Amino acid sequence: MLVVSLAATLQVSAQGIITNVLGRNTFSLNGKWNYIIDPYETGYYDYRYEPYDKNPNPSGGYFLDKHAQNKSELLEYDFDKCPTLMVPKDWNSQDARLLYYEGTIWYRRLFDYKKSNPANRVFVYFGAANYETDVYLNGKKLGKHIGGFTPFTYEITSLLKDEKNSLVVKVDNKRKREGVPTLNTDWWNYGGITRDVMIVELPVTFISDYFIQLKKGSKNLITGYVRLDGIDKNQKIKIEIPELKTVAEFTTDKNGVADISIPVKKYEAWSPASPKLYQVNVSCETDKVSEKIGFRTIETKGADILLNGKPVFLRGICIHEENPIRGGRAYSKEDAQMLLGWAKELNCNYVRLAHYPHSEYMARLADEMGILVWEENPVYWTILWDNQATFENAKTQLSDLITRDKNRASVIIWSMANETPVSEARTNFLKNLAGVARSLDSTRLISAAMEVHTNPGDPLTKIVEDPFAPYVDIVNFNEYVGWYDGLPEKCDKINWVIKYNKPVMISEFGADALQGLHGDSLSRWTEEYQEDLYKRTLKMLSKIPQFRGVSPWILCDFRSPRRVLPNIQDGWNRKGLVGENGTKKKAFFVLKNFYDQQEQKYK
Ligand code: GCB
Repeated sequence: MLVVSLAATLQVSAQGIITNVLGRNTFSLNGKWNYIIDPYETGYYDYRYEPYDKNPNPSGGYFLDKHAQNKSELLEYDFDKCPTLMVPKDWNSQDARLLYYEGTIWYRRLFDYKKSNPANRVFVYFGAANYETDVYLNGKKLGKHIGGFTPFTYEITSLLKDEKNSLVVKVDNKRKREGVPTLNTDWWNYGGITRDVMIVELPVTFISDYFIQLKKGSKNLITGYVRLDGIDKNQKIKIEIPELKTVAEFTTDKNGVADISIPVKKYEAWSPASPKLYQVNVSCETDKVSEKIGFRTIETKGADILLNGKPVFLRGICIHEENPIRGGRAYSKEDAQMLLGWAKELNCNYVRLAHYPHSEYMARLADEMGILVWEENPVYWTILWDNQATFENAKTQLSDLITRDKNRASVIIWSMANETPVSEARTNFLKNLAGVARSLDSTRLISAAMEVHTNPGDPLTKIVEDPFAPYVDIVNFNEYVGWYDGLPEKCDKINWVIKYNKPVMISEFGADALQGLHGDSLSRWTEEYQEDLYKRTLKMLSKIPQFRGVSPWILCDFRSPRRVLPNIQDGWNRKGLVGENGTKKKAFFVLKNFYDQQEQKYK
């Protein structure tokens, strides 16, 4: 057995999210990582099922890597002899044996790294790994991260060597009843290190976070804060927007935080028609960082959504984070370009990134392309509403998403949840989450994808009424009249009862169609059925007086283990407007046509 020793107190500390990692001096650890499939978690638990790293145990931790540890005679687990997986990329689409694998895989990456300045601090950053991740460097545990879609960082300054560092990562994607999301979802639970891994080098005291956006309700005051991390907490801060000839100075308090307030007079507001971004330079005495930021206002008034004070109709589409052509999770800038490119071809000005936080590239590209964005917490269907740990988990994922993307002008809506069954516990859970979102970011709108109810006395009357609706800025609901609920012609007869004086959006509607399968409009699974359903649904929804936007389900076909019909579904949800091979279905053009008309109406 491999003999290792784990220090009781480790000289490393977990670090909150570092804002704008992509704008920093980084060293990529992407590429080939050795891996070991460990379905019984033998590298984590001893034969009494005690975790090796819970009680530091001199004989513990099989996988804590011979490069970092004393060598033993029996090397059952030898990364050097192991095959490799690409990072980033889900494991399921890299090896046929892993297609439906849910469990633990150990990854190892060796690397050399020389600091550019010996005084600097060094961090290891993960864009995301699904779902539970334990990270070890040179045999020491850095920490555990829970949640499959948000970034995390550990400081490694004291553990880093110039050569042959060994980064060992245990990723476990087993679904859990108490998890967020929980056991049951309509998408495939891709495992692995699914986003970039980087080394980030920063000064001893660095700018760890900043929030720079127009103040809620104001067109000419930028507010927010700058936060420092390190020993020199008390510093002068400077924020420059060279193109606006604006320079403002502040001083951080003893916690390293400075509230900022910067008047701006003449500037070009960010909008889909003109996605203007300004270079913003943030500096303190020991650090500086730059980023392109857009400035716009978003608010609601009665049933209207006002972007920069003008009513806007959100011409949207839902997107899962998958590349249908290559297969597997989307993770790169190129993937984002492909997905948002199709949204642009549909003449969308808005996308709903369902059902969990997508990669940071999506919102950054949406900023550049002029696409408004809905971002969503993975609170989906039936999570454990009464469990405090589940709430804390959902709260952390939401907070980390907001922290990551709060400077993106494109992001206008934080979504708390999708299709959650009404109960007191659920509504309290969502109310508390909304409170967290509003306290972290008062500038954006709050919503959730809610459900429709049918009047028991009249099946043609659909009611949107939800105890969570009073707490959102936009009432969004999913409806499947014509697919799960009757045939498309039923759309022609529906009466909607929606009493809220708020903007109403339809966060989902749709029908499955196998790309290339043709028939008449009453034949399920054909492109003609889906096309007809789109035509009738758009007509039906247009009759709702507060109708201010829609994001049909969904841009592309995506993998779902719930979808088992042979020769039609084959493990895929076929509600995409774009098929598995990238070909557009007929309904794509119905939606584009509708959006061209809406664009004219709202000019
Ligand atoms: C829904 C869910 C979505 C599903 C979709 C469907 O309401 O929000 O995750 O994939 O329906 O296709 O049934």
